[in-house]
Amino acid sequence: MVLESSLRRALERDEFQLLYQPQVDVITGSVVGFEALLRWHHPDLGTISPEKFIPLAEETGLILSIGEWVLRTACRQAKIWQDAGLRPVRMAVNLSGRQFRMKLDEIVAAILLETGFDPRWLELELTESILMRNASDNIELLQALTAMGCSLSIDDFGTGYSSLAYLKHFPLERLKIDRSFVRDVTTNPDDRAIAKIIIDMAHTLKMEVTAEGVEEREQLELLKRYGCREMQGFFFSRPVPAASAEKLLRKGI
Ligand code: G
Ligand code: G
Ligand code: MN
Ligand code: NA
Repeated sequence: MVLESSLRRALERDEFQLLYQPQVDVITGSVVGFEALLRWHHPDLGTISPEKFIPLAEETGLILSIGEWVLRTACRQAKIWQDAGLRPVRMAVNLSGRQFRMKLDEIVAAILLETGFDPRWLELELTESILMRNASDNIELLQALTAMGCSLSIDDFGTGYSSLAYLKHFPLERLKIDRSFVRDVTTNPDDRAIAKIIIDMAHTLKMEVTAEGVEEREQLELLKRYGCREMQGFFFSRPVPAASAEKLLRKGI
């Protein structure tokens, strides 16, 4: 397959880029973190979304080396900002299922050592399906990661099949409300109820909560009234290259 062979060479040809989308504390208005989002600049096909190539990378096993590159690049960038004296903020990195199973704790430990990045500022985003597959086996890995000082969040929360019993047992710091509930939160009573339940549940379980996909002030105001303090979305900023992210960090949103 053509795409597969070019994906195989993409790392050595330096065709990947990380964009950074700010996460904002809506009480203080300050940037408190970034989510690293991967882009592939294909020489002929242009920019390809991870939605298209992550599944292929998973099937072929290439996700392991790509995932390492993502972790290393994100940690290195965040460390550069901290060393430049910028206010430390969280760096959130998305993980895929296959990465999760392959000695992830050793890989993360090696990258933290190599980059010198303080794990307190590293957050790993997992999906419900990653967590719930072999849920009981996962606990040990999750505990190893948190023992190292990293924090763990559930991405796209509400779209999968989390068991509430596991939510309680896993050492999770944060739920990220999927943007499908945020989109119509001001007009659709069901979405509003779901968003509110997720916020309340997170707080009850002593977790933080971030709303994703906030595009309008009305969504921000409503979610803030429901007690959600951290948000991410085009209303604040699109995912941007490192230099622009640094400006957002220096000057604010
Ligand atoms: O950034 P964008 O909306 O195009 O992301 C599309 C999807 O790709 C999202 O589900 C996002 O979580 C995922 N994604 C983005 N970057 C990465 C990455 O570095 N690793 C993995 N596994 N998924 C990513
Ligand atoms: O699955 P995950 O939450 O990691 O996906 C992140 C993706 O969501 C990123 O690719 C990013 O481009 C996209 N995204 C971020 N903010 C918004 C937003 O406000 N609206 C929409 N439609 N997409 C967003
Ligand atoms: Mn994510
Ligand atoms: Na999401």
